[in-house]
Amino acid sequence: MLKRTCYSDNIKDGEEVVLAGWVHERRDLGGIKFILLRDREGIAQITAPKKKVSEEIFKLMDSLGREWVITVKGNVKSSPQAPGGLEVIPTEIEVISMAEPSLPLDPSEKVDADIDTRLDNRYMDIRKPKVTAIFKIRSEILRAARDYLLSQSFVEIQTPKISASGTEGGTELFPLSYFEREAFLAQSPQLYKQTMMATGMDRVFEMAHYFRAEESNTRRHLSESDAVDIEMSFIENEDDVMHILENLVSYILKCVNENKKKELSLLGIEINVPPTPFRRVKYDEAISLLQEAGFNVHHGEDLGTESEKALGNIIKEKYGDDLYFLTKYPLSTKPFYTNFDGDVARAFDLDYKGIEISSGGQRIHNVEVLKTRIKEKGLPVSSFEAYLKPFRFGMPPHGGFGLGIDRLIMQMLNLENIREGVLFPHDRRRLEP
Ligand code: AMO
Repeated sequence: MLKRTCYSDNIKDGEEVVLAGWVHERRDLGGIKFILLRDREGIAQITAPKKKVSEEIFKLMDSLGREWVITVKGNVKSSPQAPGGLEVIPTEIEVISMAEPSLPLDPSEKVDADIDTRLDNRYMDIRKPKVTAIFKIRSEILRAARDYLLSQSFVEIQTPKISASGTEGGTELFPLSYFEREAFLAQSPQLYKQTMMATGMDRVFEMAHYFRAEESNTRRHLSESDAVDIEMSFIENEDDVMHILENLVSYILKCVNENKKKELSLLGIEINVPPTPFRRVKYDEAISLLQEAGFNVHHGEDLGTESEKALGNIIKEKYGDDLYFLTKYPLSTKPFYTNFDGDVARAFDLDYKGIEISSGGQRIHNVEVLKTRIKEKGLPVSSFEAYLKPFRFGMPPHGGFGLGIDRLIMQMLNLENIREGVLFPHDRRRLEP
């Protein structure tokens, strides 16, 4: 096999190159034949004028089918009509792999496909340059997140994904049989990352994977999702945690803007990097704003999808903000580990264009208070013994957050459905691919 020398976006006039990729399109004008060769970085035009290429190559150009994998050796020439102003005159073409003629979807995006067809044939859907762009941006989001947290003295950790108990409330658990016992797929690293605060590691983060048995099929919930989770010690209150989160999100947006210009322009997206600190909207104010706008919401309830979305529009209109914190939630709406003042939780959500992308807060570090809260939530204290023990032997005040990566990319790129930003999304209906 010919060895690739460069990607299609890196060819220069006068060079001899070897490109490797898929046959995106073919055109035949009689005396001249064209192939658009697509690789990860773009599309190059392969031009075969009858007079300038061998008879063998001229013939071969006819037999290539759409989505065949080929390598092409040739000479780069400037050509104002070609994409990028350059074309390659082939001297050698190798067929590496053929494709059946009836394609399950059209990677050249001339024919639209619904989301189910796209996901059923995800390997081919991702060949579309716009879809590839989403996953290059996703990679940059994770790179930037890691970069920022390491710069703030966080240590990267990994915690078990098989867990003895739930963390985020009793429902939404995937049970599994674990030898003689029952176990669950981890809903989040919550209990482990808190345990890490008793080890003296002080500031930790995990590129986490959440498993949640979400009953309903919504455009923003998956059974498996990714998040950046952090936990940090010696905080005064939840504001110390919010400070890290707003700077992290702002840094991610800035990096994507600077380092993924080609992909953003392909997707037609402009990212607005908001100034920090982000706006803080108290839960009470959010409820009043929604009631004034005619929504039937009541104090004490968590915000539903519709009211969250409406609040996003109200805040955008009133203050011009895409990203804002919701603070001072009623304690009853938050998990057992959340610290509190009276009946107000020391917890927050971060919303982006009307969808929650992160939640977090200060945790309870007093073991007796923690036991009381577990009981008040109707959970069995006995299942939390391993979690509670470290709290008895020196636990500093601490807090953290989970930032949903799938939700972040969905809102950043204005994707209709969370599934578009996930390679192989799994939900109640979909387990394959
Ligand atoms: P929470 O349950 O709010 O908090 O999750 C944190 C963030 O993770 C994302 N997320 C999801 N994304 C897609 N599909 C899902 N099913 C799903 N579930 C959650 C959301 C959400 O804001 N332990 C706490 C975090 C903490 O306090 O540190 C937790 O898991 O973007």
